[in-house]
Amino acid sequence: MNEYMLVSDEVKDAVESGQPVVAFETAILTHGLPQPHNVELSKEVQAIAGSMGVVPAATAVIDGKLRVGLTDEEIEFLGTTPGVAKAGYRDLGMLIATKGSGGTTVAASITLAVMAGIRVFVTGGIGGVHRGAETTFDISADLIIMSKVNVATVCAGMKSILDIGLTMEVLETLGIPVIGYGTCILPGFHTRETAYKVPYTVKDSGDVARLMISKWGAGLKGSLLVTVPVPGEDEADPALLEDAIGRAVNEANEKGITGKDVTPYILHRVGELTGGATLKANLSLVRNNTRVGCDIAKCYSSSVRI
Ligand code: PSU
Ligand code: MN
Repeated sequence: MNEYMLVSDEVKDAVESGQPVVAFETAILTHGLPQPHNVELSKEVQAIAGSMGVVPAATAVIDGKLRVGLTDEEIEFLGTTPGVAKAGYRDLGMLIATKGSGGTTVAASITLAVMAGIRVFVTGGIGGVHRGAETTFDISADLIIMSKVNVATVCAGMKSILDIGLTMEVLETLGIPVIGYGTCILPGFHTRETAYKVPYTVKDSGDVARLMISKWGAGLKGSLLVTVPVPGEDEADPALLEDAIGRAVNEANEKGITGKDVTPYILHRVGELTGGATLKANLSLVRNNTRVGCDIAKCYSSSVRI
């Protein structure tokens, strides 16, 4: 930790005393979900964590400070203020220098989480290799940073708008184990299943905690990617979803959208084209991932103390 970083007292105390803590991203708040769902969901996940006896640690950059542990007022500020940046790993230094504010992506959030000593992180879906990346080279920094920091990332799969097969290949190359939580099929973010198998399956949070302790205890570096299927009643219709993604990706190409604007644009358009089905799935899967992430944090903190 350093002068550029501010960790809330609640998070600091919990980390120091070995209590369970879960980190949350905020790019989903600033760029991933429409208002007012963005602020409502972000506050709700904090409340879910609290009710499970886990300290929530939302990460962000606010007025040039790297922040871990946000108040409801700060969540509202990030979710309603126009011009707040989407803060990827590459943007952190510049936001500090210019005293800017940003919602942190998975890559940036896990960086801040480990700087604060947190080992479990919850998101909706990770970034990855985009469709057409063989010509655009659009590959999310989420993958590279996950290969470097020791944190368990809980998600519902990679975002459905990506090339799932290519993303699985890059995850393998980078040495990031993809773990199915109670499933041997890779979850599809907005849907419960993809056409891909996961290399590892675990049955519960205790299994994940043992994996974390074993891998990092042995001195091996990098994330574990825990993939949890979206609850069945809230998944999107796979055929409707595929059609919407195809159209949204084409539109993004035609409009010349590139770089960090690609993911928010496609997610937003897919939401419109599916008549809100992906929004419903997104809200549900984040809540569900939060519960699983909190369970893992509790198992992990009780195991490391022994
Ligand atoms: N998952 C969601 N909504 C989002 C994102 C993920 O349900 O908005 C964000 C995450 O913060 C992820 C980022 O890190 O999108 C990836 O963006 P890019 O593809 O530009 O790296
Ligand atoms: Mn990208």
